[in-house]
Amino acid sequence: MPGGIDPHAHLAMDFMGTQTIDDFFSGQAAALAGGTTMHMDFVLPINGNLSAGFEAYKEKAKISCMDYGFHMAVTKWDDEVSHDMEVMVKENGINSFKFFLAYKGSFMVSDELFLEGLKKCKSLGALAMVHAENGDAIVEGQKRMIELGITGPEGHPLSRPPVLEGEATARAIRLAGFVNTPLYVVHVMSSDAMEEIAKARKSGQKVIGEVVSAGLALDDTKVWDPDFITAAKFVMSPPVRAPGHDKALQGALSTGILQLVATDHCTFNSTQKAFGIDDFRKIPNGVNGLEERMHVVWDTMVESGKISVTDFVRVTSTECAKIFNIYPKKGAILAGSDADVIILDPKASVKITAATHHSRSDTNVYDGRTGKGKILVTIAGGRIVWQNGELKVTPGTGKYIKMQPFGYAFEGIDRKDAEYLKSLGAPVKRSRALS
Ligand code: DUC
Ligand code: ZN
Ligand code: ZN
Repeated sequence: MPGGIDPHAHLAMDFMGTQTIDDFFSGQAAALAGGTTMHMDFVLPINGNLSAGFEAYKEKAKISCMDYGFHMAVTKWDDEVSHDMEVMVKENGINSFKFFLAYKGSFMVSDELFLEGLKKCKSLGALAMVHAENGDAIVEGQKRMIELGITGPEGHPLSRPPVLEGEATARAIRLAGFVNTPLYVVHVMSSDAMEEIAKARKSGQKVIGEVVSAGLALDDTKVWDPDFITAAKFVMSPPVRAPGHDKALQGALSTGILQLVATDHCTFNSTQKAFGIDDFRKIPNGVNGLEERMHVVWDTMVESGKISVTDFVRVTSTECAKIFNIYPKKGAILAGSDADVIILDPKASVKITAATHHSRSDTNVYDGRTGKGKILVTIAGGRIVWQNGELKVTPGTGKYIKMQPFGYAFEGIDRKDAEYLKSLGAPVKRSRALS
């Protein structure tokens, strides 16, 4: 089948006072061992500056051993940011911008900024993406936990419950509907958020829902573990949820309410996780996934009979290539496509352990998990990079894949707005004379 494409990972990201333990080489090597042959990362601006962020990520990615593409986060708003968005789309191969409704004090944007961003995305024909949790309410929830003396990892999910994800998802969807531009919701972790997406899609709104492997396969029970690191390694945002949400997300993926599976791979080792030993707010957020995603999706979705093999290829590869406009170069085995091909043995078992995985992290949220669906061979760009349990990867061989601009794909949307208003009779012709 075609190599997996992970639409959402963070490599060499400066975050919460530290940097992710996996860089563009180690994270991608792990991905290749797990049957993923391309990932998309999120360029973070530097002090709000997009161009500076882009230059920094180009440097970080020079050691790539796998093809990759970029989304870009927008964290402040001024004329320069607005102009840089245009440069990113027209010259630098970026066609998607992410807005954080959480992480107050760092990445979080106001509704006002989010609206500016949505309008700009629409005018550029770029796809708006959203991290949907209510950042103001999270700060309130965290304060509550600390006041109650809850300083451990269990305070993390308790302080940011599903209702805050549901609220932000609903708000983001409605604002995108108001601007009339498509929206991509990253890492849907709760049935609350998923149901908002289901409702919007049913009404015909262009909303894309991404689920992550952790959301499909994990729940929050381990966050209550008395061992700090065992608990802290599960801290990610939005949080892994109480049992039940995982099953609801699996169901939504199988019925097409959610369209594709990412990882949000964002790894820290136990020393880094221990930054939050006295205060869960300081635990760097993030879990494993790049190496595990293909196997975990196979095991939870195909082996269990919830989706077909064809659907597996769609949710792990093809859909991502189509959404970000690089199909059929990626996401397919066709004449002219890149030679990114994997062989998966459906019946062979996999045991995931932190001791044997290829990530640099010393922890793994799936540690000890066994299941079906083993990646036997990974061919990336025509080269065998994974076979017989051996990786053959070289830094610098991964290519930057420029996302094709959507061009005027969204143009019709504007015309429809104007036509619709005209059909209502606006603007109304009025006499200026006072009678
Ligand atoms: N969530 C995480 O868990 N890590 C990176 C950023 C994010 O939104
Ligand atoms: Zn996020
Ligand atoms: Zn993320």
